[in-house]
Amino acid sequence: MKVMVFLPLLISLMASAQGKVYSRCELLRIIKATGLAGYRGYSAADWLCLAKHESNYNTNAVNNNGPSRDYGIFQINSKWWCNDGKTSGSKNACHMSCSSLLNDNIYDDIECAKRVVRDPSGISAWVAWRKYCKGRNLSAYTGGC
Ligand SMILES: *[C@@H]1O[C@H](CO)[C@@H](O)[C@H](O)[C@H]1NC(C)=O
Ligand SMILES: [Ca+2]
Repeated sequence: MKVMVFLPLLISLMASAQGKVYSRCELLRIIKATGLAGYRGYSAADWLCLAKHESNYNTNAVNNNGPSRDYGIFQINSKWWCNDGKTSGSKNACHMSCSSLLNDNIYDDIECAKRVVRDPSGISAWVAWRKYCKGRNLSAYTGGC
């Protein structure tokens, strides 16, 4: 009986540790609340467009580039920013485990994204931003929320 009593608790704990797919408006709300909107001159729409094209707003997204991997809603790379234990010469400049970039809590991901754009290349570090967001009219990303 004890197992049955604790099962719902266990399931809810597991669910909170797993990833999730954010809605555009929920992500916008968090981007504003954390000060990522406007950080280093990049708008909320820039971040939404980036996340849309990098991960489709899915924190579970992982892409293997061969020597390194990209993790989470912002597809942050294990060569420079996080440690996944299998990337040789990783700098881990965000001082975090890459697995922390896959759960449903994106506050640490946002702190790492701020660190990434403090580097000289800024938001251009993200290929998807250069390809799909740079110089575009991004008003649709923030509209209707
Ligand atoms: C951007 O697109 C929106 C909606 O499609 C439009 O209303 C707005 O005028 C556009 N802005 C610019 C600067 O073109
Ligand atoms: Ca996280």
